[in-house]
Amino acid sequence: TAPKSFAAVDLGASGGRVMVGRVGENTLELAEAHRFPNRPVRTPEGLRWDVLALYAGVLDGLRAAGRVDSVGIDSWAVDYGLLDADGALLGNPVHYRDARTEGIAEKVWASVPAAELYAATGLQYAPFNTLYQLTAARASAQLASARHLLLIPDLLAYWLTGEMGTELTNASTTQLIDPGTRDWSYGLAERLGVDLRLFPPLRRPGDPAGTLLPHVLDETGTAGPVPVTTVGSHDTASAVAAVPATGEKFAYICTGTWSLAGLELDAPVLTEASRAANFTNELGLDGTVRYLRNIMGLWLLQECVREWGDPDLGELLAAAAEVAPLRSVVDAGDAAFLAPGRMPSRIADACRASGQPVPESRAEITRCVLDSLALAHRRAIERARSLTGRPVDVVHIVGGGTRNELLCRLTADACGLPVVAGPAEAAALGNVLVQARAHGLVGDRAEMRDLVARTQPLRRYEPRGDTAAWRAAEARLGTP
Ligand code: LRH
Repeated sequence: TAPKSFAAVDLGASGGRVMVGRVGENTLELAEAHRFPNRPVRTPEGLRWDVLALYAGVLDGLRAAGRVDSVGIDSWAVDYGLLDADGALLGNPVHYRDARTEGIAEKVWASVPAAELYAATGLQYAPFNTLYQLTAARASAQLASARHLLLIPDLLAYWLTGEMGTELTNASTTQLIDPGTRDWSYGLAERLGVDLRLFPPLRRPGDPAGTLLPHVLDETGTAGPVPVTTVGSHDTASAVAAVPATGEKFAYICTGTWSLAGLELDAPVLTEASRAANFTNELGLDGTVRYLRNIMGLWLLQECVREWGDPDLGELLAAAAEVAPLRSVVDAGDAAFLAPGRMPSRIADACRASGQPVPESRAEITRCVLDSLALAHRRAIERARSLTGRPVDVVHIVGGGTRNELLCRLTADACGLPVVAGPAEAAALGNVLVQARAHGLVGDRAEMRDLVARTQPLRRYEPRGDTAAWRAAEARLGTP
């Protein structure tokens, strides 16, 4: 079969892109059609996504992409837009870092205890899970007038096609899905007063999701029909699909604004120990489970750099590489780092509170962040191993963080395992590959991964030294 072209819309917390992937039997090429910023906006009500600007960026990207055989959309998880009975968007979607969910989980746990919630949904505790967002919005006028709830990628797909659906991998981050049945957790929703009728029917990666509307074809200067194909619309699901693993014994870390570190499993782990360690069971491709931990990720550094007025990142990282290792570390899994603002002083506070030297210079703070991320990567993979009994002999790092050599090197050292870094555009590649599979160009998951491994530039980092210093640093944090 002749190669085909697929447009991947991939939206992250700090920017969006439209990539064009060309896929054939031995071909997987990715080119950037358009990149645009994602700037959250603070209104008097709180922190909001400028979703119309994102949609405009998607249209610009599709115009730049030209003729493609299909379009797929992925984005960050948990957030949504509400639509009225006419299908009109009711206000700007709320940003998951908005403060409205403070103290909400405790209210939910008063009706369904946290342990029961975990057993039913397998989802980590994070204040921003859609369930808590909906609970926070319970009394709002907006929710009262809403007829439909569309997760962000589903909202964009609706605007492109006029068709509504709820993609399953992303739906699994709502905390309203049963990871065993891979369907809604009807009983739970009823007990918690969530109206599941707001969600359009579930659809799965590979399912058709309509075709571009005539005015979209007009605006993007393309000739129809152009189908939209459902992909793993949760960006992390798409990224995991493109992990270039060639064996079974691998762990992955999807890096970017977040670090999502864990394993791919066939079935969820719903034990109390797993809940205590705050591992999540999100759904991946083909019924797999993404068993992972959310780590604050490069957000910590992005927020410092923003505070410092955007100094040159390359110079900053070079200086950080010269700083003495593991002087002080923070718990990069701590939700205390979730909100934006004042990041350098929050990091300093955390070091002071745990009796460690306080990093002063920008280089020291940067080193503290990278050491802390590598340590959190180590802890997540160690815990995932022990909670599942699964062996791991290689760690794959994918996503934007693969461009940060120091982070990759430190992660290899901390884990005491080889790291294979790349591809950087894993989410877009996973998005493209699922479309390609739906169009008959690639086979199963293993074949998709094999194609990535054969065609994409990867870099290997061997661990240096033993892990004693990392274990000692781990002990300083004390938390599980
Ligand atoms: C990464 C991500 C992550 C979620 C968070 C809200 O972009 O999708 O998997 O936990 O955003």
